[in-house]
Amino acid sequence: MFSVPIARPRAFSGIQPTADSLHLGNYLGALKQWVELQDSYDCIYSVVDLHALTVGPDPESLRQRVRATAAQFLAAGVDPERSILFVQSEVPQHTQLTWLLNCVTGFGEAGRMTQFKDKAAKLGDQAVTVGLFDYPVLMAADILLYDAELVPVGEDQRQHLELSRTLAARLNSRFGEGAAVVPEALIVKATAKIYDLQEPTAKMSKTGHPSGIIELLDDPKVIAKRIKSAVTDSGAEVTWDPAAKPGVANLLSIYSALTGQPIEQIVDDYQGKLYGHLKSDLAEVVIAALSPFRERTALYLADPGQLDRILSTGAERAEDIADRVYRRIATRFGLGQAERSR
Ligand code: AQP
Repeated sequence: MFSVPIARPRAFSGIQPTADSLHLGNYLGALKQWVELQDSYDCIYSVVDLHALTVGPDPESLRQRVRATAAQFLAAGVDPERSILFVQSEVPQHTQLTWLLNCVTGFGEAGRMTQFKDKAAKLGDQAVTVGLFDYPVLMAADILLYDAELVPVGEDQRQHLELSRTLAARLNSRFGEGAAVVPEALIVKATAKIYDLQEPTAKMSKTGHPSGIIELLDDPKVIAKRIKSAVTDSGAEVTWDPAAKPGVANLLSIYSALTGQPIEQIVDDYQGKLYGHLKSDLAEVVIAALSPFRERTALYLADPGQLDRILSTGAERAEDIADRVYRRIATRFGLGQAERSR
């Protein structure tokens, strides 16, 4: 008897190469789920360098950060034998599909994106580009290009994901069912938003102040110092109260996500102890989790040939899918003479 391979649903996600190191929010909010999903989905993961262009990076540092980001995906456990790992700009269909989606996206609809409004307010009118405004449409193109059913992201991407769903549904209603797959977000509640250590009501962000961030490639001494000086709240008792004690809640969430222990159990363990005890133990937990990660990243970066091979194979495999899906959608728009098969 022949065994027929069972097609698995696809998952897609990306991270911008906007810093030398990813941070704990990127890991717990997204990357950790990416690795786990490989058991049940065909996964496609991208270093989204076109998105990074929206904030005008220095070209040389962008080039280095693309490689450093890819090395961190691999070090976290993205397996290039099972998943497709590629750099977004290597697959030209991302920008091609963006144009088509631009032509079905309302100007007001794009203007309602809160991340754009926040970033635009920080940058000021003169520095805001059309690219930054169009970021969510490029993100929709990233997802629809692979007929992805699931998109693992953090809470900050929920509104962008909703726009991707709206645009996919719009293609289906305008051009008939089967034009696009409507994706679902995978947002894991417990780690959907890891907060800044100094400002525990704001998300930990690559562009935040360094003292509020735990970078995955940070030296253990830096990690210990950052955690020990994290802002905690008035009082001394370790309790789970995100509204009244956001700083302690953030530390507990990180502890729980890295050890797999339920929050209630951790809270129980710290009865009669002080915030300082929790911080020292958490520093050890984080250092133990990140030290092997740092070593694996260094190994990937020390072998540029291997990284190049992984990324170029990934781009070829990604383009193979992207080309077919792009042609299918472009044909629905009335472009091209016919749907070609490859
Ligand atoms: N603090 C966070 N908690 C949980 N998830 C987070 N993510 C980001 N910050 C947190 C998730 O990480 C993925 C990659 O994000 P990105 O680099 O593409 O863009 P971002 O969301 O804008 O990340 P940053 O770190 O905040 O970058 P900057 O400072 O450049 O804006 C996404 O899935 C995101 O949800």
